[in-house]
Formats: sequence, C-alpha cells, structure tokens
Amino acid sequence: MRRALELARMGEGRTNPNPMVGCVIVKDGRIISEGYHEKYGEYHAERNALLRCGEDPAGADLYVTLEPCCHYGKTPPCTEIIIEKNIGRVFIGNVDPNPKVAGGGVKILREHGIEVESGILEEECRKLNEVFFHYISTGRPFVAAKYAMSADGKIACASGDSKWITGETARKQVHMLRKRYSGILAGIGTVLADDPMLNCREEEGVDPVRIICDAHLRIPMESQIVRTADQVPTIVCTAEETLETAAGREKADQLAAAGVTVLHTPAGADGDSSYAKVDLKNLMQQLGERKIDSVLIEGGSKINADAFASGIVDKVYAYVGGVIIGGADAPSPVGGRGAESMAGAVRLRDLTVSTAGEDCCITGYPVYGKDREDI
Ligand code: AOF
Ligand code: ZN
Repeated sequence: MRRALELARMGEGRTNPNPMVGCVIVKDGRIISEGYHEKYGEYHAERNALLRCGEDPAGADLYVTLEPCCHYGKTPPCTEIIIEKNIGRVFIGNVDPNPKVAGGGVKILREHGIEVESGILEEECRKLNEVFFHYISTGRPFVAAKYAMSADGKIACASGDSKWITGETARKQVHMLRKRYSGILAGIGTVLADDPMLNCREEEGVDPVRIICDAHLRIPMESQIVRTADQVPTIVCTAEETLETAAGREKADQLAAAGVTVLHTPAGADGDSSYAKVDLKNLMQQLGERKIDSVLIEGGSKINADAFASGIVDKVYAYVGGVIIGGADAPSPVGGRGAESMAGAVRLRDLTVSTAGEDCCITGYPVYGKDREDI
C-alpha cells in the first residue's frame, strides 16, 4: 500500500477533480504490475495496472489506495476488470466517498467471491486526497490559505516591500503547491501592488485557474494577468453592485473580450452595504459548480481576513522566514477586525511544522465556532 501511495502521488496536479489513486498487483510475493490514475478522464489506477500486467494476474492480490469504482463514468467500472481478471484478494485504503460508489465497489467484489479488506493505511490514503474528500462531499472547493511572514508576523514592510521574506527553497515549495491546486486566488490589492502572473513556474505543471477578487473592477487592462488571460484561464469576480453601473458593465465587457471570465456575487455578508464586496462563500459555491475542486489563496491581509471571517479556509500554510521586520504599520497575514477575544480566534488543529531550507512551514486545519469544543 505504501508503494501504491507513492504511485498515486505521480498523478499530482493532473487528476483534479478526480482523486489521486495508485495500485499494485502482487502474486507469489512479487509485484507483477503497478499503475496509477494518470490524468482526469483517462483510465483508473486498477485498469492501468491490470492492462499493463505481463503475466496472468489470476489469484493475485490487488492493493489500491481507494475503493474500486462500480459505476460507468468517463471510464468503465474497475470492479468489472478486477472480476474479469480473476483477482483473488483486494486490499483498499479508503472506501470511496463518491455517492456513486460509497461501498458499492466492495459489495460487488465480495458478491463475486473476492476477499476484500479495507482500511489499509487509511489515514495516509485519506490525507493524500483531502481535496477530493472535501469536494465530493460539499461541492465546494477545498480552500488553503498560504502566506509567508517574518518571524515577527509581518508579510511586508510598512512601505510594502516584501522581497524576500522567505528563501528560494520555500518559494520553490510554493510553486509545487500551486501545482496541487486547481485555482489560485488573490485580491485586487495584490494585483495592483505586485502585478503578479500567479502561474505555475514548475516544469510540466498545469497552470491553475487564476481567480482575482475585485469588487470594483479596478484591475488594469495592461496588468500581466489580463494580458495573459487568453493563454491562462482567468476569473475576475466582482460585486453585483459594480455591474449595475455603466462604467462597471463596460469594464466587464472589456475584460471578457480579453479572455477573462467575469463572475459576480451578491453583496458580502459583513453588514456594510455601502461598500461593495465579493461574497467569498458564494464565490466558492460558483467555483465548485465550475468543477474547481481546490483553491490556494495567495492574498494579502485583506483577502485573508475576509476568507477567515467567511469560514471558507480549510487549510493554512504559514511560511515563517528568519527575519524581523517590525513597524506598527507593517501588515500581518490576516487583517480586518480580528477576534475580539481568544474565544473567537480561529484555532488550527493537526498542526505540523516542517523546514523549508532556512525557513519553516506551519500547516494546520482551521476550526470555526460551531466545530469547537471549548466554546
Ligand atoms: C477508482 N480508481 O483510479 C479513480 C477512481 O469519470 P470517471 O470514470 O473517471 O470516474 C471518476 C470517479 O471515480 C471519481 O469521482 C472517484 O469516485 C472514482 N475515482 N476510482 O477505482 C481510480 N481515479
Ligand atoms: Zn475506477
């Protein structure tokens, strides 16, 4: 199963919104074939392993990180080929949360006399597909907020300069991270300050959809993002009120002509109706409907504040660089009003700390009000 997990990871960045799945076939104590789900729409891990098998797999053990599917999707059911090839036993990481499968694969295999054991390295297999598990059960993308801050909690100097807080290794890791997410989201503030490309510079990486929250459609037509919108998929989300003005409509038309997909949401839910805002929760719903299963927020303190306030963040990647910036006016990763007391702060569970060159990275999963035991 460990080998199957390794194989599954080879599909990283190419299977979304499908899961990453790996499969190993063992006969007489030897691995006789391997396979993984290589690309969305193409064959599943089990079928790839079985079709590639140089010898008769009859009676063999099949290890697969996710329950074999039993439905006709873009490909025929994996259970069919497992039965046809007379596999003896099937070992599974997780039961597939997809309602079209959800234990159905295990049941069919057992009905055909195949021994099935599930729950092998279950936690690792679930973690590998945290995006898929979230998306298939909620219909909303798995949202991660990533930021790089100094050891004193600043994301830039008061002047705005932020190059660089973390070193090359950490920045390279972020580019790898981008490969794992279907969309990258930033606020208009970041676009105006840095004119970024927000693409995936790693070789072979599929460029994620760029999503810019821009309530007043201030994005310059000459920004790198707009100029490359005909090559890299780009979404600009504005507030409904903006599209009710002639200037707003005209800008939206210009953006659309440049290849940008312009979305809008009703007014944000912060109760201040005089200020047009993008409703991030609503936007996530729309992105989910567009089959975007995961979003990496690489925003500044404003968009992060909105993201935490609206409860859309599912994971945090906090990079910490060995530098002290100081300054009462230097921004921190999450702005806005913040929690009034510690009871209202967003806690992170399952915290991990890893090193990234000379920097470190803290990851965790936010727990919001209603999920918390202490309030
Ligand atoms: C497996 N093995 O390698 C994968 C599975 O449209 P399709 O045919 O590609 O089906 C997609 C669904 O199949 C996906 O939502 C998930 O439930 C399952 N993915 N299953 O047995 C695999 N990738
Ligand atoms: Zn399948």
